[in-house]
Amino acid sequence: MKKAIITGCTGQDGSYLAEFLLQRGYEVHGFKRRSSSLNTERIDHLYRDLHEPTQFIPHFADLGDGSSLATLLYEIRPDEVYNLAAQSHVKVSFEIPEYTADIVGTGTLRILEAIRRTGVQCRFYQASSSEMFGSSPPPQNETTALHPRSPYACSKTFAHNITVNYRESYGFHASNGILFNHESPRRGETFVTRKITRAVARIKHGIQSTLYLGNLEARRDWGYAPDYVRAMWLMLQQDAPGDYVVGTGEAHTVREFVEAAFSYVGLDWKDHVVIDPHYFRPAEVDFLQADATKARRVLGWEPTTSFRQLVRIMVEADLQDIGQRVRGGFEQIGAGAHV
Ligand code: NAP
Ligand code: F7E
Repeated sequence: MKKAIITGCTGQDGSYLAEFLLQRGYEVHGFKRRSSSLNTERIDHLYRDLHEPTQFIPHFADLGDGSSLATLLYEIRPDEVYNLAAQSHVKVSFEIPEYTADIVGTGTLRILEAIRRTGVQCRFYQASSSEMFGSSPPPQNETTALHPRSPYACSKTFAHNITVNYRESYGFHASNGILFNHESPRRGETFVTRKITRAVARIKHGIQSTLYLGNLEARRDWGYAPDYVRAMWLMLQQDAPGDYVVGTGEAHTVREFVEAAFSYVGLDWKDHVVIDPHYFRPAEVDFLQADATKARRVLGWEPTTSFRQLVRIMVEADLQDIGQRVRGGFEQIGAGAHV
């Protein structure tokens, strides 16, 4: 049985990747950070009762704590390590830049050093990001110049480069997945797609009237998260490591996402959306559109879900979720309007 470590297993991608690997017979070791409130909602279904035999084993580990990362790595001796943990919010990274650099940048180095110093033979996946391209014009591929525009993107650029460096210096089987935006009903509520679909559901259920947003003109290449964790796994199944751009190749503005989500439930977005400068960033990434030719050719990777299907999946999931919460008396009027 193959063993994998997933850092950031409580996040959107970590939860889908854990499911994907468990379906393939892996023993999955999920690293989660300690939190004062429960942070395991996305993975609770994977380990109902820890006292029964399970192929999903959670561990406390923080990317700020190198010694515990090394100890766990040595004890588990995984075949594959997927580094997905991050302070992943771009706007928040302007407010906590030093922490973002420590977890996203140095945290990646801590894991690579743990692998090097313990001598554990494993393959390594680094969650790189299209944000690294920043102001480089689209379409972006593996040869496009990196021009990061936020502390988050600068930190991911360091993590990307140090992964390449350990591959070249020490012969690591280490790969960077340069993933473009990918979304799902499990997307964090403060990323723009989920913020929109959650607001649409709350407005439809009569418990919210206004949605405050920032820049509607930014263009993103939005795909469906379960497709993207398949690409991560494919990278580690190759004989040779490498770096791969992963995205749909289709870009839409935030405005188009808003229009599609509101019109899906028969609402006019102009009746509800208000622009709030609070959500503008000190520097914006205007246009991201993937050229994923290499991933298609080498990995045989294809996205399965169109932009319209993605909007539908997310709006329907939030309509159902908010509906249940309203009926159960859990969803409060006003809550969430300002996330
Ligand atoms: P996410 O939902 O924000 O998940 C991030 C995970 O990292 C969560 O499990 C979080 O724990 C954990 N984490 C945060 N700080 C930590 C720390 N100090 N120590 C240990 N764990 C920590 O992100 P995602 O959307 O799944 O993305 C997965 C990875 O891909 C991230 O590295 C992200 O930057 C990168 N990425 C994402 C996209 C995208 O469009 N989704 C695109 C390109 C790259 P909590 O649950 O406790 O917060
Ligand atoms: O913003 C604009 C905002 O926060 C998308 C992360 O997963 O993908 C994600 O980063 C766009 C930006 O994602 C609001 O200005 C307008 O142009 O959903 P987002 P992101 O910044 O693209 C990359 C690939 C990652 O690696 C990151 O980890 O939407 N926007 N109004 C807004 N954004 C937010 N969050 N909230 C608004 O109200």
